[in-house]
Amino acid sequence: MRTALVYHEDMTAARLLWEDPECEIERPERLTAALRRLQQGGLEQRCLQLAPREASEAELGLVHSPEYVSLLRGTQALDTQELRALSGQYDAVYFHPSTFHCARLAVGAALQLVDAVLMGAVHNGLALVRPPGHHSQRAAANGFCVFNNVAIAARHAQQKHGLQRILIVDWDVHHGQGIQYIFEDDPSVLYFSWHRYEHGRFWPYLRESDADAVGQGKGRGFTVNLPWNQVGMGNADYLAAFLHVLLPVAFEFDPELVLVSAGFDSAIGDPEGQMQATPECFGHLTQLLQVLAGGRVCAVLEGGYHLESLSQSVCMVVRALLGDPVPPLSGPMEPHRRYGVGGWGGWVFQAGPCCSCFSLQCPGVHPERPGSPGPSLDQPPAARLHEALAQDTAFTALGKVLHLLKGILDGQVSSGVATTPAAAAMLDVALRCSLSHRAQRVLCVAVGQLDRPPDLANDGRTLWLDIRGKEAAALSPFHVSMPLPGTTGAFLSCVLALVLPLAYGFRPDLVLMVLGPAQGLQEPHAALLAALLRGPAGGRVLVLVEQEPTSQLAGILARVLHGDAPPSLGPFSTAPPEDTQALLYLRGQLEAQWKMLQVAAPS
Ligand code: X5A
Ligand code: ZN
Repeated sequence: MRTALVYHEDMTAARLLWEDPECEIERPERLTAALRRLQQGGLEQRCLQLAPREASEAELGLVHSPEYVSLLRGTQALDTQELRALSGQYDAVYFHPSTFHCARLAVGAALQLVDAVLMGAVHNGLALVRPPGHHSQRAAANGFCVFNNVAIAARHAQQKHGLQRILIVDWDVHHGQGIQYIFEDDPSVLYFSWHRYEHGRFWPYLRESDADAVGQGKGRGFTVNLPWNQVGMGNADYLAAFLHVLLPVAFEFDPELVLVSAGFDSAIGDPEGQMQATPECFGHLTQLLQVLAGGRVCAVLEGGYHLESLSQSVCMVVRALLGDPVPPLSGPMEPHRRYGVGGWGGWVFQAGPCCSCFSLQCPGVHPERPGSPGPSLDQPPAARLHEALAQDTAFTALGKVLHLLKGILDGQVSSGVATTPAAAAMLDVALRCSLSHRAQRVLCVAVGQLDRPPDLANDGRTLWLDIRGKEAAALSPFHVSMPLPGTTGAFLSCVLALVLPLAYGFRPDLVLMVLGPAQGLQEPHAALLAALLRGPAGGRVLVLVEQEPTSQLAGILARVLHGDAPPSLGPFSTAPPEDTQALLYLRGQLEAQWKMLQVAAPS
């Protein structure tokens, strides 16, 4: 099985025994609601279910002081008044006689999960735990957190499995200052956190939660804080933060393991966060992280206090971990701070299909309208197609492509790969058939000797991205070309800063990715692109490859579309200045129309 789910009913035992409006939201139903929803969705059964052990005191000692661990051991024998008095010594904490047991199970769950992933029993997984961990410190409980589950798991992965680089992504709406303190001078753990901050006026009210806290000493540059100074951040903001901030840093860091401090108080409906991100967003974030570290992603529950939002978000994370497609993001794809700025630039949308049939016989070529000037090309699409059809193999390929396309558009399969001769002609047919069948909008990502069909309607229903164009050019907001990036760094910038922002902003119903002849992409790059293009259209991707007979590319792409992690990109190499210039130029040309391209500042 691919995904582990670690849970133990005992972790529902701890609960608040007195009145405390601040702490009452952290209750046992958080776990039972999330688990019930996983069961109802048939997701729990698809996971390898692991029952956690209690972490040993030596394991707690990887992060916490012996005195603090002893103090916690002692809480098991305290009465309610004593527990209340001790709780009062910490900020936003309550203890229960079962707290020590629960908290050791929570750490143990994170450790079991990391062991299962690093020993290869599963690819990834989720630990559903209470109490949460990311606020807890070497000798202090804080913010409902007792032991720092994720920090201990990171130290364990280093010590027991010899890992050198671990990425911790903290998408909880609070700053995990506990994790930051533990790793602030350690370059082997890269800590990323976004959090509600409001210029320091939101709990835990710390100066060091701001963006200028970047780590210390050798760890300088290995803490990344993204404070939100307003509430109401939504899908576009979270996605933009991943594409423009986290992922560029994370790819360069090249982690061997990704730990997620998976709090869902950053989701819509949560009383703590007051944010707007919908549950699917967490599926997309999970999908994005799975292209790192060979897909070794371990998510550990932190906060999340709106039971319905929490449960739905947990389901989306598990769906993404299982490799299922994630529903497309809803809401406007405009990062928050830009609301009210600019507009759509007067681009005219025209409706209307270009051909009205869809069947395996459909040639996909629009019959010329009387009176309209015919295509003025040496080789119009129909001619190219007929030339391709002159070969038997091409005819078979056309049937194959159309069959796959129909399967995708009818929802029988989510994605497909076809090897084909004459990829340009096939793309032409596939594009026209999808637009006339079920797809409102189709994203074409073309690599290698594939010109945009010149007679294609410029009606905003097709977004054409040519990432092996002759030059960087935005011929229209829906026709963008970019020279093939020369290095891994340049390729990543192109995908993260251009292709995906456009792709998500366009909200396609289908993605056509086409690798034409002499496309020149390295296999890991092509695989990464395919993996990331699963996001924008809810997994509906058709890849057409015109490949050498000996190439393994189609097989790799098929696995990636299935949800497997793409192969490693190899050593990172910085983008050459001309590639960076090209991207900046395109951003300048396009950001008025495509808000997902906007970033705060080039620096
Ligand atoms: C894990 C977590 C929040 C504590 C809030 C205290 N803690 N006001 O979400
Ligand atoms: Zn939180």
